[in-house]
Amino acid sequence: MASFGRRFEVTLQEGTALKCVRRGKRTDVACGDKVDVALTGPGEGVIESIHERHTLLYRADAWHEKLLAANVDQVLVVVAPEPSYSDELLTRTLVAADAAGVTPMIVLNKTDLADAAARAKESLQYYVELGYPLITLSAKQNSDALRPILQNKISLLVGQSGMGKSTLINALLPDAGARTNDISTALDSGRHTTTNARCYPLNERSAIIDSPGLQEFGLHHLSSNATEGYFREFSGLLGQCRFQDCRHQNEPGCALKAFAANNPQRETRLRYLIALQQVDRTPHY
Ligand SMILES: Nc1nc2c(ncn2[C@@H]2O[C@H](COP(=O)(O)OP(=O)(O)OP(=O)(O)O)[C@@H](O)[C@H]2O)c(=O)[nH]1
Ligand SMILES: [Mg+2]
Ligand SMILES: [Zn+2]
Repeated sequence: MASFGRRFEVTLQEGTALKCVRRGKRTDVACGDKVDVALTGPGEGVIESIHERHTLLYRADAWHEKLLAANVDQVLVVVAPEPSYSDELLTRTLVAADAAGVTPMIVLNKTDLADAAARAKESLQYYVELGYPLITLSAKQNSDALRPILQNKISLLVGQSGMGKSTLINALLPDAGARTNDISTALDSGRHTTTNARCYPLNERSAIIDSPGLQEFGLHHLSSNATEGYFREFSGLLGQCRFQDCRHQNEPGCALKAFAANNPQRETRLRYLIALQQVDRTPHY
């Protein structure tokens, strides 16, 4: 139900909540995992094994892997006009979701900030055309647009700090009491209010997982060939460049570069694709 680095909260089938550690101090458990525990004391246990997962979302740089959540059916990437969201981080999160076999969607929050939200919505049309569903709402006013989408699914909320993920959880579940940050917007930067992933059951078959704000989304675990395939506008062009090992930079006869030419949003996305192919040795997952 919740992961705090090496400590976990596990709810037993009959409802009892346990504080747990992982046997051997391993860090291979994610929020959303189904596990076997051995009781070690009143309200305490140790996680002995992890059941097979149907999905696993994680990010990675050259040295570290960080598990985001296990067994989720869909990822809701939350963006907002304020603080401004990173388009590149959005792209990387969508790539990671597609690569993990999890359905990605975009939630544009804070539509009450009308002018800025309208501009954000306009630039997100690019993603809508690529087939990513876009839900627009104001968690402060009305989150009902999300309810039908959450039915019978395990959903993960991800995104930068300050986008309003926890506010959205509280709007959907008035008893959730997720901590939110009400003072950080002055600097146009979020402040990492949520520090751990937590699963909130909505009903018998639906749950939503809140997660800490992301600044980076390393995809070191994916080969550059794999990441290319998840740029939906370019995937159909792969293999059509003149050179088989084209890096889509300055090579003549590059099919991707030709397709992106004179279209600023495509050019930007091509830059993100190229950035992902450059083996990155700086630790910043
Ligand atoms: N105007 C407006 N502000 C909102 C809305 N939703 C959230 N906020 C504000 O945005 C700020 C950040 O909200 P949080 O819910 O803490 O953001 P978060 O995404 O959970 O951030 P982290 O936990 O740090 O990742 C708070 O000041 C919220 O009150 C909204 O719909 N409209
Ligand atoms: Mg939060
Ligand atoms: Zn090329």
